[in-house]
Amino acid sequence: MREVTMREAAAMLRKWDDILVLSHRSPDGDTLGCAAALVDALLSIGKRAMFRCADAIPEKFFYLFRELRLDAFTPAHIVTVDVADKALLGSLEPLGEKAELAIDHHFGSHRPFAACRWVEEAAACCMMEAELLEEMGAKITPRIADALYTGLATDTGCFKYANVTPKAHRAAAALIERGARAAQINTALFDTKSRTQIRLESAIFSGMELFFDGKCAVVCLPKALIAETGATESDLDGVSALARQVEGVACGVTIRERGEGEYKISLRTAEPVDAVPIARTFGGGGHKFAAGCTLHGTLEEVKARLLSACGEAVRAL
Ligand SMILES: [Mn+2]
Repeated sequence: MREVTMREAAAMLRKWDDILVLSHRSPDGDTLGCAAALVDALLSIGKRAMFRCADAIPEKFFYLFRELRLDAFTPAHIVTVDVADKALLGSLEPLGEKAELAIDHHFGSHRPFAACRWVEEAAACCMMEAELLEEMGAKITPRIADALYTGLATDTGCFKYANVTPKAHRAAAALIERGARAAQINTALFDTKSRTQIRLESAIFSGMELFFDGKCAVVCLPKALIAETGATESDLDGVSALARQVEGVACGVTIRERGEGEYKISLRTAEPVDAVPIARTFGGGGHKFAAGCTLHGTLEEVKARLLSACGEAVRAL
């Protein structure tokens, strides 16, 4: 694996053709915004480009791809965007093994898999891409600005998270200057909930448990509860933020049943609790205030293991 700079990454993309762009599974606004913007930019400079993701695109992100004419061809080069680990490609993992370039902002937790990687510490992968596209000589059209703004807004929690820097705001400002529809995007993504989401959230808040003097909140999402509320993947988006929203909680844990005895864990923390070491204990990773892992066992076992790790992290507070 070779580390490359933004300039080298731009040069590679400029030289290549027939490029496949891959997003991570359970796609969010950042990985999809990156993919849509990159494909759009590649097409605009005369390349053939296509996009794939192991999971379906949530309906609220359809606008990113609506006007994009995606080609179908045998790819000559594969690029991943916002993918920290090839396992996050889901069923497309074999394609990840053939990737030549990984563009990612999970600095410190990115596990190399592509031949080359350009990894930086940035609020969103879309923020890196804004610079990359300029370097490639692609015009940031209003549609590309929308896509990049979507990723920036998504990964900053609508400019609320601790990863928001002056640079992130300047990047957002530059995208708005290029025509990004900030108000519409933010209203659709952060200020609109389906009725199913409201049902799900009310079930979550009534079942939430607090531990360690209220410093740790745990939410369990068994498959039966998800089925009962009729929640889809896109309704579940954002549920992992709820546990941490309770006043006094420094460590919010969401335990979602994925398969038989398999649980997807989302950790959301507040200063000074670092979520990464907790996730790492269980073979996961992520960012300081947002990390995740997968655990196996019964729900009670999984909860006990998590509580012991989280208890250690919040005990001194
Ligand atoms: Mn991201």
